[in-house]
Amino acid sequence: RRNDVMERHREAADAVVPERTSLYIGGEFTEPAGGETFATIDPTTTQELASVARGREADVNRAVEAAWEAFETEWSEHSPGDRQRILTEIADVIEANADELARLETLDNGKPITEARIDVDSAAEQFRYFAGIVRENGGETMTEGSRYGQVISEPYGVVAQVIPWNFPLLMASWKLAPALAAGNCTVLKPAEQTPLSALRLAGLLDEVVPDGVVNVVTGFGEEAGDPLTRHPDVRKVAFTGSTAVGKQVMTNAAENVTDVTLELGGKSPVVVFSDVDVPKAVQLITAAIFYNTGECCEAGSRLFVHEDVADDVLDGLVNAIDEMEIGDPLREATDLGPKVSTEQVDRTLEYLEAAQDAGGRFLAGGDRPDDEVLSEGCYVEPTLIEGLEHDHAAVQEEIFGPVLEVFRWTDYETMMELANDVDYGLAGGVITDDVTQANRAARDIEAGYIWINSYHDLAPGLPFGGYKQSGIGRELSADTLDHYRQTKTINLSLG
Ligand code: TXE
Repeated sequence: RRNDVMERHREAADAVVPERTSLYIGGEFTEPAGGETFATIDPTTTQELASVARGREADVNRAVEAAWEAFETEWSEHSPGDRQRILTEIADVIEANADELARLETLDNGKPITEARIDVDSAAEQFRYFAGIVRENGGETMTEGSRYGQVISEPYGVVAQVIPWNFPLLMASWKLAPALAAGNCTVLKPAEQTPLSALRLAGLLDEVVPDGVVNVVTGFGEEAGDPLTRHPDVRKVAFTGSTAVGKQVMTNAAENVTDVTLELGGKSPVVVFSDVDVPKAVQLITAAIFYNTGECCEAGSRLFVHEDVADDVLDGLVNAIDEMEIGDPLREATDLGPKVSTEQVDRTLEYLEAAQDAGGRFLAGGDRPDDEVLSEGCYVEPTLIEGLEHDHAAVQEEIFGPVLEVFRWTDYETMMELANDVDYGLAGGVITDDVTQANRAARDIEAGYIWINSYHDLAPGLPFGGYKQSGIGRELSADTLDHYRQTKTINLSLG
């Protein structure tokens, strides 16, 4: 069986993975100044997938320069209509290469191929959405006597964008689409674990976008992300990743008084009321935590289930976990793939050990799978933990794996106090058919995005972003354009 997996991955990699990659600067694939590389691995097999260019400060500087040149000589001359056409072409080219992009994503990240396809479709959708609104908002005017005021929006020029590894192509699209729509050039740094789909996207954009408008510098956070986010010629920094690094990025940006948008971690509650249809609740809770192997910033990772239905819901969850297909993410039937890296597996296991030491009981999972094939890859069992105090690190901190902590409740106020007793505030879920209860809970949860009777469903037009330490700013909506442009007032005296 292990040989089958290795063979399937080798074949897929031969078809879609370049052996060696370069940086993409000024419309050219180019070697890093230091000539160094690093390996990106396939988390299913833990074998090296490709050798990746290791960008550092000198490369970042070159990319920022190329971006400014593109902005000044060409991109700033493009009309919103041109940008609309180009964004639409990007969507088309993503869709035309969807199969390759999905396979690349599954190989590099480990996500099930069925989920990778959804990512690719959503990535194209991002560009279509921003193409659709790029011509809106022509500015405002105000006349008062002889004063004629115009309020217009201008792009920043060059922006820096640093993205994580959980949705590599999708996060690249969430960043690139609004930045380009608003008229900026950009330097994008993909996560070191998953650089391949962003590089492939750069290759596809090469035909569509003028040289230097999009630049991609691969490399490590400290070596490439840090100089990029503190670069004095960058006028806007957008980051998605951990809260710890988000704070560092904010500090970097502060050196140049640069505006930041941050989309950081989460520890989102899912609140289940006593009236629920148990099978439906089980299906929603399962999706909320196990989608993308729990590697979602919005994952519903703390379950608050009403005592009256708790036994039934938990039994249902244990059965659902039993029925999950854990395995090769290239197979259509797979529900849960590996985590992205061995570091991520170790990190999750440390939380599980600490949880057990503190008296947490595993209702399901709790370890790596005991299986000759899976134990070779970056797999962690889907896990349910009950019996932890709410102030335990495994409950307070983002585990970012297939791990759900369970709490039973009877008193609404006490439950809601706990639901809000975390530093994060990205998302939350409410499951009930009582519309009054649903609305009350949705308002009471301190978070930027609440799902009632669904989860993970994101639609362009509905802003996404966090309260508290989950971030600053909103993506996925018209508001996002404002994160990528600045306001200018022109006050003309006609007197
Ligand atoms: O994230 P990092 P890591 C959370 C999740 C996970 C934890 C650690 O809990 O377990 O973070 O993951 C770049 N200056 N999330 O260490 O380091 C880095 O190269 C500038 C939640 O992988 O935050 C990568 O491109 N950039 C999250 C990006 O930051 C730096 C998704 C994210 O990596 C940098 C990912 C620096 N000093 C992890 N250091 C979400 N919100 O979805 C690193 N980077």
